[in-house]
Amino acid sequence: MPLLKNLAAILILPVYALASQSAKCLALQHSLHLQNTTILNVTYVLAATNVSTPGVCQSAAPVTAAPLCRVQFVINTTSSSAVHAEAWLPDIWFGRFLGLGNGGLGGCIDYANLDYGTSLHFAAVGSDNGHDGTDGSQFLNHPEVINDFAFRAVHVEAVIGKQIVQTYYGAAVAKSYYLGCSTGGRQGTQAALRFPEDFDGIVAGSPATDFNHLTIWQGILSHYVGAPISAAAPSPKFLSPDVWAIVSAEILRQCDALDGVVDGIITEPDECDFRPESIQCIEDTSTNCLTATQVETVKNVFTPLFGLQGELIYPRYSPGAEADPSQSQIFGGEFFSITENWGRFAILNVTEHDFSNFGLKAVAFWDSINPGGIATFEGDLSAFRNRGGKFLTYHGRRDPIISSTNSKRMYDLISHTLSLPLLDDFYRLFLIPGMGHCAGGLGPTSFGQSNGLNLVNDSSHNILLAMVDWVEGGIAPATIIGSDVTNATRTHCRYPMRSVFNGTVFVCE
Ligand SMILES: [Ca+2]
Repeated sequence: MPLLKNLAAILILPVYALASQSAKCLALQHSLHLQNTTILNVTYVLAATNVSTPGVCQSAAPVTAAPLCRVQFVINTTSSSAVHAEAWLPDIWFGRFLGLGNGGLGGCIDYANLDYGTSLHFAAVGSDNGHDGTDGSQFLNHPEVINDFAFRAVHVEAVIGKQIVQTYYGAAVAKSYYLGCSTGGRQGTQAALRFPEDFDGIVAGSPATDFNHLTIWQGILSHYVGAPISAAAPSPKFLSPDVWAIVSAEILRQCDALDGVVDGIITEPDECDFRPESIQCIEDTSTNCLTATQVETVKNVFTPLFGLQGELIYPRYSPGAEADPSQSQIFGGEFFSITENWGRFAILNVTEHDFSNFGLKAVAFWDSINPGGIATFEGDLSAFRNRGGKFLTYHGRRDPIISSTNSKRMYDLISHTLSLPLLDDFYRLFLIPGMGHCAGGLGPTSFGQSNGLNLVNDSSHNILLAMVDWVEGGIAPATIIGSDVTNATRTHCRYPMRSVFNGTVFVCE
């Protein structure tokens, strides 16, 4: 029995007439007196609709969980930085707070998950991460804007957001949660490291942890294929989508069956010892094969990145992930945009920079700057663990942007730091075979990790509801069951357990 339903009976608000609820909502415009915070706008959304949104990221957002009270506010984090945020406060509230993260270098309030959170009766708060937009241009000459992005926006969203929730409902938040993926996964990890009191339960997906090394690796990957490529400046290193398709077919030929099922999914890409020499053109053949230079490109892509002293900088790209359409962000022929933006505006703090010679020399310098403490690669989660915090993370094994192997590396770092062989009592990592970056890919990869991916509304199939059960009921999720739109399911396993085919289905061992 999902705990959510049990709690509904005891935490549901008294039924007010909509008119009085509306008046109570609108009164927040003048009744909230919060430190460094200005209330910009308060509206009571009576019925499902689209609302207009500020900023450059989007112009409208759906509200399906009406009636709710929408509070738009700005928190001045320093004299030169500010976080714009929204609190969505549903009439039917179960006493829970939900903080949300962001993506990439944005800059964009997560309206989709404000809607998702309120549909599950959380009071949900999302912010713009300290700047408006989808790139890093506003970091230039603004170290405090970087601090908002690196660690502060989610913290102030939690601190101020909870006060707004308490004022509106006249009751303190019972339990507080966090949901985010990619940059949002890194933000959730940062919250557990730096502000362990902010959230009781953190769901941090496909996290961009070890951020400086991640972005260096992504930039070097794009160099491996010869970026920047143009018609006027082609590179023999480059692989067109047709050539990548040849590579992907050969990777599947060599590795798909390792897990016992030929289904296009490589359950454990770290065990795929892919040899591209098998598809190198020989003698007079020139179709359906790779040049020797392209074979070198592919070998580089699927080799871990080691530094100038031979130390591991970042794990390798996962075989199979190259088949995801989003791989073009790194392999499309442009220098990877996030590396370019982060390097230019946050690390070097310059308006222009030539990245054509970008390489391993960046590692020591980027590590030394580490703007805002962005790295998020520390293992001491003891304060979060000791206060009873729970952490769920997941990573698609076919992620074309962030290597899922890095999430194993993060687990192992925490394990070694805390001298705990298993982190099961507070930290669980679910590896999702076939899943791309945060969602999608191949197979049953929907488990409530974001809006639109809640295909089965219970805690065995929904990672956010699983977290509620863990925090409020002490029931930790042993597995997460993924679904797809055909009602197929697959049981996803927590590291270091493995997903093993038993002849009928995949089980965790
Ligand atoms: Ca397979």
